[in-house]
Amino acid sequence: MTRYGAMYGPDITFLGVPPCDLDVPGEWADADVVILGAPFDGGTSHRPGTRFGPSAMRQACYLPHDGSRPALALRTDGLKDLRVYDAGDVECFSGDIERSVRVIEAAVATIAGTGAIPVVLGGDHTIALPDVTGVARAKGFGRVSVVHFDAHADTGNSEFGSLLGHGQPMRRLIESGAARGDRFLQIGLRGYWPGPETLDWMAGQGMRAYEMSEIVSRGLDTCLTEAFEIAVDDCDGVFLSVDVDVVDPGMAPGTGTPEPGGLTSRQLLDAVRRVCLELPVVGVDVVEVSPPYDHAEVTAFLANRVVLEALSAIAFRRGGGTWDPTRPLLDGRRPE
Ligand SMILES: [Mn+2]
Repeated sequence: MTRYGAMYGPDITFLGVPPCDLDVPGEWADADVVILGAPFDGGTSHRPGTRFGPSAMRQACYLPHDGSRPALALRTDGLKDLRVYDAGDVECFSGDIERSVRVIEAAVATIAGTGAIPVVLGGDHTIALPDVTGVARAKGFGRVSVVHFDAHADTGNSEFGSLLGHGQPMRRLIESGAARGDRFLQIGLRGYWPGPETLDWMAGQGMRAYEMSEIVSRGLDTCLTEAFEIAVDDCDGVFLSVDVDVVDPGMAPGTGTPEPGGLTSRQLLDAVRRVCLELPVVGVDVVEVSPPYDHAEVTAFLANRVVLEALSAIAFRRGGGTWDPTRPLLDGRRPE
């Protein structure tokens, strides 16, 4: 795969981190993280447009594109403390879902095979299939737990006669053995899909799904703590998959299948931070950002910060120590 740059729009990297070509391993041999665009929206069941997601997520920021972002809360710089490269976009032809899935999987497996963490910018959620499979090829099938933030379970069997699409990736992952149903944690589900047959199938796989009513009743942190215990039991790594539609459409309107009543953007950022502080994350994707439906780049800005929150927390975890959220940023006392 030759470096494509951004498939839609100018060849920019995520907030100015160095570019790399996956076909030239010497360029990124020291990488801790490789960002990859997967501008595929051919698996969409309703409103498309996520092919423009990677480009939007790379640039949605009011600060200079200087490859540095010091996190106020964690006091790490996810783009500097980690060696982060951007490999550009995988060439995705929207009319050929099988080829797109194949080339994304190969690119992700190439990154994960070196021990670096792939961070994949979608694209619709179809890409979770090649993203998690690519990581599983490196870490072992069934050895990577999945923590999945989404309004939707994405465990459909077929849609419009296709086994591939953005409503089915989690089913395919469990069927292939790439991921274990009983190490699959879904957070933020709500609304009116899927139906009872699919829920029965999910129950049969031992899946744990936190519907919004449970999250509201028990508290997000309680649910996360419980989910994390399941995720780290007999596994070698965790894949974090974030569908931006887990956030309420009022705070993330630029998406294809909006479902009212979701998390706040603050809750998602805190949850992503906790996942990456407390769990051994080996892969990340952020999906379903559809810029044509966005307003004032609200959703793109949020998705950009989801990536930064993950990288800042991964950097903190590598540095060791425990983060105390009650510690003041500045406590009002001058240094001695
Ligand atoms: Mn979704």
